[in-house]
Amino acid sequence: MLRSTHVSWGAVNSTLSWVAKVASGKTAQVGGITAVSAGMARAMTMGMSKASGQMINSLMGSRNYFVLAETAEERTNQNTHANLVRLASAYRTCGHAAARLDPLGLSVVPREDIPELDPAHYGLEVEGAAGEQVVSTLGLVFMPDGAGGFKSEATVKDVVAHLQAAFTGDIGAELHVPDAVERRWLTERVEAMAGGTQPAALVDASKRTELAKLLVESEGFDNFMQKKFAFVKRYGLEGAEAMLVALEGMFEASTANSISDMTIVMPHRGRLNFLTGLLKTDPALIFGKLKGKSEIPEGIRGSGDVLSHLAVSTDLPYAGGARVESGSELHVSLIHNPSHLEHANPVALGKVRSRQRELGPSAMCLMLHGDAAFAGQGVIQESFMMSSLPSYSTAGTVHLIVNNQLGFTASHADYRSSRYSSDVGKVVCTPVLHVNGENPEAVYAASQLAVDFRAKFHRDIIVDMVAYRRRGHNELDEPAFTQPLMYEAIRKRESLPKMYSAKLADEGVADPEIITASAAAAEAKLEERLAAAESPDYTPPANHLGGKWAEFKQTDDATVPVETGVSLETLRAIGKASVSPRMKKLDAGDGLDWATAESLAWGSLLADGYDVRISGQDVGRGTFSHRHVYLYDQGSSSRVVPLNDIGVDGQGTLHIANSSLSEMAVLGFEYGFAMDDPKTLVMWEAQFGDFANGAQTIFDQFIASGEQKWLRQNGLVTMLPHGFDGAGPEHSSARIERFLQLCDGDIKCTSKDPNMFVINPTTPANYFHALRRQMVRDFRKPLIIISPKTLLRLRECTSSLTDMAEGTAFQPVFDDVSIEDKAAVDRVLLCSGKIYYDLVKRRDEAGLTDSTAIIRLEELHPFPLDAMASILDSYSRADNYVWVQEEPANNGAWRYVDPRLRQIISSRKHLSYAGRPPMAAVAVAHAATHKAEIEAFMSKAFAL
Ligand SMILES: Cc1ncc(C[n+]2csc(CCOP(=O)(O)OP(=O)(O)O)c2C)c(N)n1
Ligand SMILES: [Mg+2]
Repeated sequence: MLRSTHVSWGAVNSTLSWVAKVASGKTAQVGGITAVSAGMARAMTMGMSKASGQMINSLMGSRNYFVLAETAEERTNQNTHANLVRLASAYRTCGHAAARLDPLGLSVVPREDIPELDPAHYGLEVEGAAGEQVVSTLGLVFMPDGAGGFKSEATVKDVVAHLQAAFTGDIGAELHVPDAVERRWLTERVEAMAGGTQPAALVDASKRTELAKLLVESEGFDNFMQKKFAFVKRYGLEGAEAMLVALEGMFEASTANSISDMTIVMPHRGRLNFLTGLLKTDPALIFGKLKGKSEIPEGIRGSGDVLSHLAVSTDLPYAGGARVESGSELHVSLIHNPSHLEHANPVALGKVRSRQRELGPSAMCLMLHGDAAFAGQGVIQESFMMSSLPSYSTAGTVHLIVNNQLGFTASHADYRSSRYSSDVGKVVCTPVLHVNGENPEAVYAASQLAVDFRAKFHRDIIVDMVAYRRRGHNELDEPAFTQPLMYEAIRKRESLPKMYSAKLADEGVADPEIITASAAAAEAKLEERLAAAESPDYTPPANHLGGKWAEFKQTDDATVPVETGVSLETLRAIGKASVSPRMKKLDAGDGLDWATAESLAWGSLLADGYDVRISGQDVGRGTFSHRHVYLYDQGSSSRVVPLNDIGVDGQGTLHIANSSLSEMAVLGFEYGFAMDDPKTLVMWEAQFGDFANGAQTIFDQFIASGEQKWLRQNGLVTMLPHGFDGAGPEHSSARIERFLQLCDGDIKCTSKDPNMFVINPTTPANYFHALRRQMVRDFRKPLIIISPKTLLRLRECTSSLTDMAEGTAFQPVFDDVSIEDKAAVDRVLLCSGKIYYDLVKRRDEAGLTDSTAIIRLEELHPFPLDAMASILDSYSRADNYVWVQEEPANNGAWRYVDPRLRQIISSRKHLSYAGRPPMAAVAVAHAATHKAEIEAFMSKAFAL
């Protein structure tokens, strides 16, 4: 195995090891902000090579690139052999187009068809005496010398043959990397692999035998499943078994690079092979499910997920760069995912980011992709675009595309416009290694190279393993309906496991009996585990609430109030880390606005040792310029976060994560972060609530249903600015109705274990309590906050310090404290959110302060039935109840609260609706109509 490099990059290495340190998170926190993440530090790395290089682009933000000057000797040699340089350059840039990537041979382009790859194109003669001329290879090519280094000279003919092997063999490299240091490193390593044309030089004999066993076992598993469960969709790996070889190579290379913690996200294809093969998951778990049993142990509430979404967290037997008999230096967790291809990717990234706070770059993300999904799903682009951002970088992801050249039944001509499925990675200049999936040594070596690259440069890299799919999209499908020629070729093709075993036997590398014996043993184990799964005694293992989650539990009653108040002394101390206008109000103890309450909630949690992460577009400032949780030195542009210095030993860290302009990937990322760490208050704020539907998949498949399906609790807070202030059809509605529809509470409100909380708080203090409540409970639930816009600065919408003091808590319903004589009330208005303040104003104007009460529903889900009932009961003479909302009747909370309120309000009394009529667009864009609508529903509400 060639791992050494031609030249010493000592300076670069030492800089990069520093990058490794700062990318780890906490050490990098300057005033609470991760000042230097991998992405930013990379730019600094580039800065350090400035002396020897030339900056070629200064318009790329923090990601500048430099051309590293070659040594004078290299340049002289390049000038002497300018035509060879041109040829080498052509192979390096377009050799991949002629590489033998497709095992089926259907889409291989002959080298002769690409003029740039013909030496004659540059006036080079390869045959005869000219070809025998010996040249210095310095600065030209990197030809392995067989001893871990590179040859210093070679004949022209050999140089050409080397280029042809390296770039048009079984590996096609796309090294479109602007950074010269990376490009050179990659070039050396790629050329050292010689395109997989000399397999024995890449992988030693005993390892080749191990690889053969892996392949054969995978085939054995698929055959076993086909025999025992012929009518199950298992998304087998037949045709792409080398996926396991790639993963084996990656696991080994990880431990060679001190990567100890790997989060893996993958789709359906070959997942069961991976689980039962490399991940050593008990096959009984799979068989049990197929026999109708649950993967969730008895006594634990949860409904489970389909077979191809099973997840596992385990220690694997790899250490020091190799597979070992015992001991482990590698922990992996294959995370849960929904069917929505690629959408779990940012979740995995968020999880890795959280882990990197302790582990640094030794926590790594590995993503597997299908070729069609990788090309088609927008979340891929969003994730790439986050890869170097200060608050989202994870020091590089290794991507493995299991490219079976089909997506469902579609061929690439139908499913992608780009040449390669991997082309989307080019948005951040991700290097790509395309590799023929029938060359296990090439797959193994390319996979190791990928991990080495990520470990060294902390950037993403893609391995695109080209293979095929022996059966249909699932095992019940007939693929030849739509791909007749491809399937004719597949039918004629011997399987890779068989071909490879035979090849090793022919070469005298492996004893075929050893491979057969290993396959037989694997099959015997499958039989035994099938019998075990069929036994009535079989119980699936518990795999939830472990590690950091050990002190948390499935709650029996999430509606029990929790005291979240904080002593006045502490609140005042935290308030000192604030801007002066806020400090004055804190001293007065009154008139505290939304942003102040937020700061106090965060500060008090930080004081208790929790971390806080707030993420979203421009969140540090806040969409409405209200937050200003960090302060910029107007002279130097440097920034400080006062809350990170509140003078409490061991305080937590507030991380302000200004995000890219993405909803889907960023929200997924934060879900992943919160999934990893129950002790960090993770919040995502949409710029306006309506943009949240760009992340609908994350809400539906993860936030709303993740705990029920996977038993994974999650305390993520989502803030959705909402409110009808005449802004028109956009920016008015966070679509409260949709979130309520995702809630699992029944109308009678019997369930005490809601899937998530949805609140619409109307006071800063209630917001304060809601945030604190997220952390002080012994369980975690997602929280959706319908958050305000105009209330941020409304004078009436303030709280006093005593509202947050010890003994106080979140209020799910606010009674009307202005009513002195409840018996005098004949009309009760019920509402949620900012309309409350408008109603109070109207009531005052109409002189109805004695006869009309206004009740605020602060918590929509779980619906506080008992609290609401006791408040409504207290208005004994009221017989008119009106739900008032500013949203149209088909939006807002009306349809959700209606059946619930009716249970409380006796049938003899009247419950009616006052709000906008149903509408398709959520709001009108004409000020006059907007006002007229308000007049209409206000009149109805007060019966004016
Ligand atoms: C977001 C999304 N859209 C559609 C589907 C339905 N679907 C399931 S698998 C599949 C084909 C995927 O092709 P590819 O990514 O190449 O993976 P392969 O099945 O070939 O391994 C499709 C369209 C899905 N699961 N997710
Ligand atoms: Mg595919």
